[in-house]
Amino acid sequence: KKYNVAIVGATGAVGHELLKVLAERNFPVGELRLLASQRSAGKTMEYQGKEYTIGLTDENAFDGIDIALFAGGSASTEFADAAVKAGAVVIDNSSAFRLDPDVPLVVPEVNPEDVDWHKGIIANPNCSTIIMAVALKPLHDAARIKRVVVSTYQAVSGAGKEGITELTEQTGQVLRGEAVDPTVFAHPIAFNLIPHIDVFQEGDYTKEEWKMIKETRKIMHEPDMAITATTVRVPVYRSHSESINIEFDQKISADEAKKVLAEAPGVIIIDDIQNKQYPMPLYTSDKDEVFIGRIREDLSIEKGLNLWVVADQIRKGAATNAIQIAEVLIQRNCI
Ligand code: 2RA
Repeated sequence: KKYNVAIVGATGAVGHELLKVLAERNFPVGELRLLASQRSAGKTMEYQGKEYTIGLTDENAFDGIDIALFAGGSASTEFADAAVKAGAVVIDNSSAFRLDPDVPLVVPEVNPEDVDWHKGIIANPNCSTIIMAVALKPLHDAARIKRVVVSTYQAVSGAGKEGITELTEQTGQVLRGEAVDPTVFAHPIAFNLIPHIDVFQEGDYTKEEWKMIKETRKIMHEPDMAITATTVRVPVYRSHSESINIEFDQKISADEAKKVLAEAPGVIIIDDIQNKQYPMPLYTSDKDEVFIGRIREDLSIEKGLNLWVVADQIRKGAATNAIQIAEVLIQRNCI
């Protein structure tokens, strides 16, 4: 069976990656409809050697569509309902519906069963949240997580194509001794770190930090899990990195943790310190897995671990996860 697929926001960083991942995974695409805002409608994009003209996203754009992949942004609040009314299942990469109790929030390696109760919309979690959840779930099953302390090192492409351009231009400007004029980020990102992603909210946490806390609790079905986060933008093009410290209810040794993670779905361990092997963003991009290394016991507490986790946030943190959700929908007969 084939499925008619629409991509809303096809021209952005996530839209491009959705197309790539659909093709790579040989997703059973019937009709493909690429949609965008007025700015991009009429342009063309290629999929499997064929050229597609981008249509305008509006209420009438979803007739006959089975799966509508929303890449993110304001189109979701504006048009997700129209897509559902037209009979499509929406897989939404924006933050609009993630914490809605009527909307499943799914990472296929963690809570695939949650697609079963969808009412038309399934939310794709925030990128840094997905990456962390894939690492936490198998360890939680093994030893019960009590508390998580995470610090992120997030690539500029998390802010879209414009983030990449800003880093490239500023790097050149700094090297030439010219002044820089930040527009995407609040401060210069070249040769800098910015401990501020998205807007500041309650408790002086940023929205990105709250996403990591609240979304992880929902995905893991642990509404009271203690999680604290600091999210930082770094001058890296692609792949988010996370330093994760975990306190457990039960003791789990580093060796046991390595065994558990080695068997976990979607995880690749790179952890050979003798040979200086650990995950790094330069080498995890364009990959679908979550890479984990520096797995070691937290020597300051009795039952704790430290992990270094890296993954391509446009792939596993967005496009790949969304298409995996579509695959789970099909496998579980939920479409
Ligand atoms: C970022 N989490 O990296 C965002 C993208 N969704 O800015």
